[in-house]
Amino acid sequence: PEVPSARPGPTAPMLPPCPDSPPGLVGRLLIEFTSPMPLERVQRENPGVLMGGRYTPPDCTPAQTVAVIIPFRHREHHLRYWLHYLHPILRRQRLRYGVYVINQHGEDTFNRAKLLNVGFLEALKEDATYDCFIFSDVDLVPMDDRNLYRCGDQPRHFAIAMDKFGFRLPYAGYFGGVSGLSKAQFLRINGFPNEYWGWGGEDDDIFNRISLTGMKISRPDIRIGRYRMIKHDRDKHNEPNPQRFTKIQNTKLTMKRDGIGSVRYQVLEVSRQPLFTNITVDIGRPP
Ligand code: UDH
Ligand code: NGS
Repeated sequence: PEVPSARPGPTAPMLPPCPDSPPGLVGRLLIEFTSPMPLERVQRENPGVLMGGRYTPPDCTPAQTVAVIIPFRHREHHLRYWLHYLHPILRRQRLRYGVYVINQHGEDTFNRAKLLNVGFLEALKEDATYDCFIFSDVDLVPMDDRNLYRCGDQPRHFAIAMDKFGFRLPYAGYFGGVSGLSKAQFLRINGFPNEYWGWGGEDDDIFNRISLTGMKISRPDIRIGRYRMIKHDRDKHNEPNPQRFTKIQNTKLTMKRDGIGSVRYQVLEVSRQPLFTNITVDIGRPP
């Protein structure tokens, strides 16, 4: 008699691991920021994205769970382009991910790195399985979907060839724009500094933290790590920080006391939107 072949049982089917190189990537992408981008359109085009901006591939089991953290204030127009371009890319990359917009409450001086620390902690409160954190400015869109938003055995710098820098690194130690660290890598450097108020230097401090702990930055091929930045004027309340040059000289001393272990803030609202989770936070003001 014929022996019936093994079939998945009535419970959840076992999906194979997601492949290292996802099939169905398209490579170089056309990115432009001219046509208006209504949020309703972005929602319509991303029906597979669940409330709060969560996504899990339907056909395979990813090795990592990725939290994408965006520092934010008054950039709704940029966020709509970011969501429009990034959700389809991240989906094609077969990532299990969630998008967290960390919105600084009030009009005191902006603090990008502190918002990223908040994002790390708040994402983990939502889902303790996050093990990879991608930190992305809201105005940066990758021009190639082979630039995979995943973590590796070293901290990763993704935005290495931005249009505004002529598609090159502006300097060898540049770590700004879009970067990624595993949970373990992030904790190893005591997270990011909380004491850079205003523009500049915080990304250099993070670079120093990584070097000082003996890790090395990993980067994609220069032809793949290309980005378009949405052009904008300087924001209010994010003036260049005059202390930044002295601060980045002292990372070795400050990183022990200033970081994820010392971050103080108050969450004012967590709001699950169709394409992202919005976390409004009071992070205080410069001393
Ligand atoms: N950000 C906000 N709101 C702000 C300030 C910063 O959301 O008010 C976030 C946003 O994610 C942004 C990131 O922080 O992408 C980095 O800040 P930035 O865009 O100000 O930094 P960038 O170096 O620009 O891109 C600096 C001013 C450039 C002025 C150029 C005038 N031609
Ligand atoms: C460096 C800044 C970085 C900044 C980079 C690119 O000078 O924070 O320029 O800036 N470091 C210091 O100021 C110490 S950009 O051209 O994007 O405005 O990311």
